[in-house]
Amino acid sequence: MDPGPGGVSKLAHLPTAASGPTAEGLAAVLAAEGWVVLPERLPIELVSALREGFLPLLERHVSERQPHEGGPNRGVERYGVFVPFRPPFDDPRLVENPMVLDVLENVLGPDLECSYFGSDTPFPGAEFQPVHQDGEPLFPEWNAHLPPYAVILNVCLVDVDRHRGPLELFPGPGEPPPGADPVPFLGPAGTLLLRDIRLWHRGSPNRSDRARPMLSLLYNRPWFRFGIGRPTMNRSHYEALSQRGRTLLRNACVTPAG
Ligand SMILES: O=C(O)CCC(=O)C(=O)O
Repeated sequence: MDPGPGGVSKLAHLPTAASGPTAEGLAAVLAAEGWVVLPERLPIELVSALREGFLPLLERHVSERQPHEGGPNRGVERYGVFVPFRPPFDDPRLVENPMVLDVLENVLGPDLECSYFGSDTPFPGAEFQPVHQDGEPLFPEWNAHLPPYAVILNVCLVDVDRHRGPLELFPGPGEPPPGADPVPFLGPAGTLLLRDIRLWHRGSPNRSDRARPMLSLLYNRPWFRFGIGRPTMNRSHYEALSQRGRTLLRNACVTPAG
């Protein structure tokens, strides 16, 4: 097991079987602390294909978001871009990753679905974001921590170190007190992070000379609606999915092939 450099030391606290952490153990950490880094990374050749496929999407988005159109849409030098479910992004090793689904089924139940695919990219010059959650509490007036119902899978498309604008996480339920120390999500390209949609987090400054693209997929219990970016795919790509993929994407908007 290679937990990658820095920021993933939580793996050391996992209950381990002879072959490494179990899905149940990883799920328990995710449920208790709101995040967990998985012990295996995506194959490097898949990460390269995802990165090569993603960069033109990012470039197009950036060129369309000229200053007179509002410029970067997630803060200074920081862009959020939707990702289409088409090759190479519909690769089952990503969307139906067995290790991811094993952990998530323990946390979200067997009839989970995938209902969002996007990305976050801070460019050099990006600054701190305000600390925030990606989802509102289901019952804001009720001061209780409910079991998880929606979890984001983040995938680094490049190696991420302290200088390259890592996502920063504030473990545990509840808003972090002022001055709380976050945990940076660091690791080689292909590192997989699962984080509860309610986990407090922020983007951090990118002091390097290169962008830090990261994919975000949302998996949730079937009754939850995220409300933004319903997955869209054309019929030929939908029909190329496995049965498992179709079940995960059963609420996608499927457009005629073409
Ligand atoms: O990827 C990051 O650094 C953080 C992005 C984020 O949390 C957001 O834009 O809402």
